[in-house]
Amino acid sequence: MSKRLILFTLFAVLALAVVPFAAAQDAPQTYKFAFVPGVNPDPFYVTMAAGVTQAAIDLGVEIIQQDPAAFDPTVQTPIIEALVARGDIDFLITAPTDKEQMIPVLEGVRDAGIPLLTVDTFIGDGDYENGEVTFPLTYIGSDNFQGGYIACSTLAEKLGAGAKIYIQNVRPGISTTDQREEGCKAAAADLGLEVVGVDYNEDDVNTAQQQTAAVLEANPDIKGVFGANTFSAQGAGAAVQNAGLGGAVEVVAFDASEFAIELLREGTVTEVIAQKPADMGYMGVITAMAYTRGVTSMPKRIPTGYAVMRQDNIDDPDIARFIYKEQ
Ligand code: T6T
Repeated sequence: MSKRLILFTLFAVLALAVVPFAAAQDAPQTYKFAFVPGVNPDPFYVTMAAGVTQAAIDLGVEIIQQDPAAFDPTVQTPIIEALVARGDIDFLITAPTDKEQMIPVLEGVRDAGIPLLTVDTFIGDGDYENGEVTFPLTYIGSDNFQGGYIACSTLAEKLGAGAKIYIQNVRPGISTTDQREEGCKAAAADLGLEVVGVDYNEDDVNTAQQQTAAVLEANPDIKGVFGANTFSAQGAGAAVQNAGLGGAVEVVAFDASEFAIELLREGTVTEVIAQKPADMGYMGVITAMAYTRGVTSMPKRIPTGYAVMRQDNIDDPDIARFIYKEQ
């Protein structure tokens, strides 16, 4: 064999060895991210899903979305277990429906080698840096204590010290709504309101409405109501409206559903605290993508802020864009 032929053969062999490797490195890989919201239908998570979908389009990721039919850890747990069992999920983005009860199944996700982050809600005490649970990559969501504090400060501002208020909430054990209740009670203590009671509606609008109607009837001196999430606020608002108490009883609503905005425009609701679920979903996907691609600088907490809606700003496009989507 001539020297030239030997060299040519050597280069050819090397090229064959190197090209498939290089091709494999450069080949575009489509990642599969699972997204499990808290419940659907719920305009908050519908809006979050829109953010997830937009980021997936922008980044070319495949999303496997599985919706629990109720905001309940016993419904959400088997959905997540089934996703793990598929064996093809690269990342999990989820809103855990209970801060303690969802820990074991999410530990299972971690043990299966699937990284995860939580959006909207957290597990443990929410401090993924130094708290009781640190394995989720990050927690992306509102500062819910602050949100509850804002809500009940508004009631104090409207009603003055000494007024009695009532809280409609979902169920103890949910990180978001627990913190909203705590924030509201802290504002009430700081500003001199009396919280006469809290009812839990299991995320059911009819229950929220019936409970509020009964409480208002039995306690005509209640002058303010805080509805701590979409369905709590819708039920509370409807009860106040049906009793003809719009304006006489101030309602502050968490979550910007279309119905809450209708009640705001019509005067039954004084203030709507809108979260930014689309941004939570979008940030969830881009954070998961960055991590999957090897980015190591990751904050353990990404707060997303609020848009506080009132009659005098609801037509401002910079505020109105945070009204949730219904589908
Ligand atoms: O308020 C949101 C969410 O933040 C909470 O965790 C559960 O309820 C909602 O989805 C509203 O319906």
